Amino acid sequence: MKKVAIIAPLALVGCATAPPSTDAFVSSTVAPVVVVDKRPNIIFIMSDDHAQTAISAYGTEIGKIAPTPNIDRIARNGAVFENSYVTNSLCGPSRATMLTGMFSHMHGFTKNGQAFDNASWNWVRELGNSGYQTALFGKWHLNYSPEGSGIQTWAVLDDQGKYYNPDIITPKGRQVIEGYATDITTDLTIDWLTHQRKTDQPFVLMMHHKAPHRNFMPAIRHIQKYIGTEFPIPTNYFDHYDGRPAAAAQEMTIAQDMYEGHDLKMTTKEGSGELRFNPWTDDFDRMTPAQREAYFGALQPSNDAMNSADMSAREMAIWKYQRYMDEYLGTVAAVDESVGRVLDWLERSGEMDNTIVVYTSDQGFYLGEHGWFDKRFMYEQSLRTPFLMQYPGHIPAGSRVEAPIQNIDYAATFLDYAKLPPRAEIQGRSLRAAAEGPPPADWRDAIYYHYYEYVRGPGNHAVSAHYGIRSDKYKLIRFYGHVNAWEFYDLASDPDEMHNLIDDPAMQSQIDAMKRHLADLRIHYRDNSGPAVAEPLASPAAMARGQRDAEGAAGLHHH
Ligand code: SGN
Ligand code: CA
Repeated sequence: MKKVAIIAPLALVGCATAPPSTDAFVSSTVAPVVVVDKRPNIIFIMSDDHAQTAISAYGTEIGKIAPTPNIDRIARNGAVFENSYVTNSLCGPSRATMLTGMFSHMHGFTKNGQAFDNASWNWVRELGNSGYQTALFGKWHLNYSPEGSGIQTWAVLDDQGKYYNPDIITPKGRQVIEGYATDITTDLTIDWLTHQRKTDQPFVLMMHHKAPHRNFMPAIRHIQKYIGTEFPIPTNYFDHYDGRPAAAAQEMTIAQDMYEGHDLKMTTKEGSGELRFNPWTDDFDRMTPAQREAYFGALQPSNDAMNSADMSAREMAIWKYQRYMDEYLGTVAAVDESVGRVLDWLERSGEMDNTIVVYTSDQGFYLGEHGWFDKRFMYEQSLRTPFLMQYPGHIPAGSRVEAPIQNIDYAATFLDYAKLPPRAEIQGRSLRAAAEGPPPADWRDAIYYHYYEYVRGPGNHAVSAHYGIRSDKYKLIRFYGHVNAWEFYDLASDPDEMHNLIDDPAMQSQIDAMKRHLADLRIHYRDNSGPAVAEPLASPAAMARGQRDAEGAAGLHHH
């Protein structure tokens, strides 16, 4: 039977999961015709902790040394969003925001470790209900599995996911799949596209990689890719955090806090394969002997050279930075190949022109700026997240979008492209106009951010809760709970955010204006968690409330 699109997609809403009604057949003297829902497919590719600075389409220094040619294809085919930000720079909260279009305090998932209510509204289920086929492969990390989320087909990594031989959870249970997580996630994706996709329905396909998340393990084929490459050391790698008490109190430096064995795969002495500090052995224990041999064998020469060199503390800090970059960017190489495989599939299948492809991450990441790895802070490298989107014929090829966007915008965007009505609860706005031409005249001129999770101890980085506002020129942040302090940056003169100007007399009128704007945004987004903007830092009420909200963010507006 010949399939021809003959009616507007909206006419199908609500009935597409049912077999085509007899109305869908039009008598014709030529051939019977069946209705096809021609709304665009959506492929939503997300990695975990991928900094904009590690994507060549963003025009970065690292991108010149470690390019991402396949992610860059999306930029060439469509748009790079130059000012793309998260709302809370942490995995679980970001994912919940992406699914619901709401800030953390509205969807209730403020910190990792909370359980997301899969029954909450999410845009993927909504598109599924309207006739889309939906699938998710890779990292979920909102709770055990997407069961009950309305996503029709899924196979997910367990929790944070393992790089080698990961546990994969499906509706049928859990199994270990031998191989490399990024490749397995891509194989599942391509297999679904090739064998399970129904050609008479549009689809939403989510491919969520674990990489380049800690503990930064590249595929065997990439383990040596950047060893010996000299990456430029960020100018503020040896930051002293003067005037920035929250930054001074963190536990996320490459030099001191990264685990020498588990993260950096450093050995104890020349000629030995024994790892330095490696508190969680499972990531390596689960590798096959052949994988272990190939992986650690490849690192042995540079580990031996490191152990035999007599390095100063400063030289060692730089060596660790270089090793971190080798590994982090090594994991990105497989992510980039994965994007290439998906784009190749689109070209081969002829679906390219009818498919929106997004590449993003759950948040950005520090690649040595301020001496750090990890994220959480409202400083640029972790506040920013990559966002590239193509839709040939609709989004102009090679465009650069300046309008500030946030991950609250994705749900509204996909409803819009799927020709579904907007939803009042969504706090973001559709990116369609900004992607296809100039943004609406009343587009936001500043973004709001709120981070909640303060945890000390291994792997949690001790970042104080904070909220703030970023405009194109300035950034104002209020830390509360553990460190109580305001920070203010002039982003044009101080893009590295090294000089907190909160007490600078010349800046007081700008600071007051930003405080008013911040208070308005908190009202606009209905966030009254944490101390109010107007409450003095050291007032007992502000301190008590800050402490309570920082520690008990779990209880915020949960619904
Ligand atoms: C783990 C990591 C942390 C990381 C969090 C959150 N420690 O706890 O370094 O900040 O995940 O990451 S680890 O030693 O267990 O790897 S997130 O992307 O899930 O938010
Ligand atoms: Ca993450």
